[in-house]
Amino acid sequence: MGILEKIAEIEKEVARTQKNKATEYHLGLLKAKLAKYRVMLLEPTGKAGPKVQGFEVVRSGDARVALIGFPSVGKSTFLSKATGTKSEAANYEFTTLTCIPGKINYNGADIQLLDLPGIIEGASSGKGRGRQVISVAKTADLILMMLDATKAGNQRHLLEKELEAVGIRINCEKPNIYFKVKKGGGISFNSTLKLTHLSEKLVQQLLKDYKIHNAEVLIREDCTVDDFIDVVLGNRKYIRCLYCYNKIDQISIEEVDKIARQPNTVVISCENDLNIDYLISQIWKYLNLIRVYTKKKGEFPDFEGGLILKNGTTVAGVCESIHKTLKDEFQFALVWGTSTKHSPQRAGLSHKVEDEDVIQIVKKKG
Ligand SMILES: Nc1nc2c(ncn2[C@@H]2O[C@H](COP(=O)(O)OP(=O)(O)OP(=O)(O)O)[C@@H](O)[C@H]2O)c(=O)[nH]1
Ligand SMILES: [Mg+2]
Repeated sequence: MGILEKIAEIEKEVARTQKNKATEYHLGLLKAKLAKYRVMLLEPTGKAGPKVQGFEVVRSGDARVALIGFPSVGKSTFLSKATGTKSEAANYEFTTLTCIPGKINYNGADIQLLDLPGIIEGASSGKGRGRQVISVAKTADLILMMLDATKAGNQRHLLEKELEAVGIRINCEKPNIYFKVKKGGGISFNSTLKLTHLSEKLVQQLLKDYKIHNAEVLIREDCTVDDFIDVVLGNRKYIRCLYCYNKIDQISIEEVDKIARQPNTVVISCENDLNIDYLISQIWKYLNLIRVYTKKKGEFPDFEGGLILKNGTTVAGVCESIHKTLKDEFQFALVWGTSTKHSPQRAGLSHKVEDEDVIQIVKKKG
């Protein structure tokens, strides 16, 4: 029996099994098996495994956004509009056959936008170019899920399922679980709160299934079996996703209003140039980037340049992004802006900088 058949069989069993307290344990084990096979499917390690021909595009700029969606929803039209890079658009499905990069300049940041072929249900298990497309999505800092506002049905959910199948977790945080494989000592299990989905016995069993006999487990939130498996497998990517409904020129204002109220959602029309700028500002927001400025002693800050950094970056990170060895010469920093109580304020390497801060690095003498 091939892996795909095995997966189908377990999925059937999961669907057949009633979800209740008595079956939770059994379901947990089935899910662990499923996850194991899916990994085998996605990451063939042996030489015999099918080689997936990717269409990797060199990463460039400060962040990467991947356009994911069904065919003909307007991904290429949007890329052309937002970046000025031409990507062929047409009124038939699967117009785009490869990965086409464009660049958005916003707030001083270069954002790489990737136009990709449309995907269909079953993409994650190898239908069409789905696998390749989804593996590009995995490298993105943000997934821009493009949807067709004129199409009914839960397109979003179908696509989410495809992304999930390859280990992408959207709009959620990594579960608060400490997990470390050890050389010996068996399984040490602890939790800081009462667990309603997991038990020590189930964790032992799950780990045995993955042939892990020595490990330290500390659970700090009431997580599900799936959360736990995610952490054990460790190859999950937690990526933010912005849902974008295009073609609102084709639907009524009431319908637009209803869609726009959903969380993490923006509505646009490429055809009528509606809301495109707002979408780009939301992309920036969802990327969670900040811009800080550096200044030399006695000079004005360099408001033209500016460094684009991840939100949460420390002064150490600022140093690293300026020069490899700057951190070694670092004495202290002077920081002006919202991250300080008064300006300027002396700050050490661990100080977190904020958007629009100005930073002067003072080096050690000698
Ligand atoms: N009415 C309307 N049509 C649009 C809009 N945006 C794009 N289209 C049309 O939708 C069709 C598909 O657009 P594409 O940009 O090729 O779609 P795609 O998602 O890149 O499609 P694939 O490459 O096949 O996956 C084209 O005929 C576009 O002109 C819009 O805002 N409103
Ligand atoms: Mg296209």
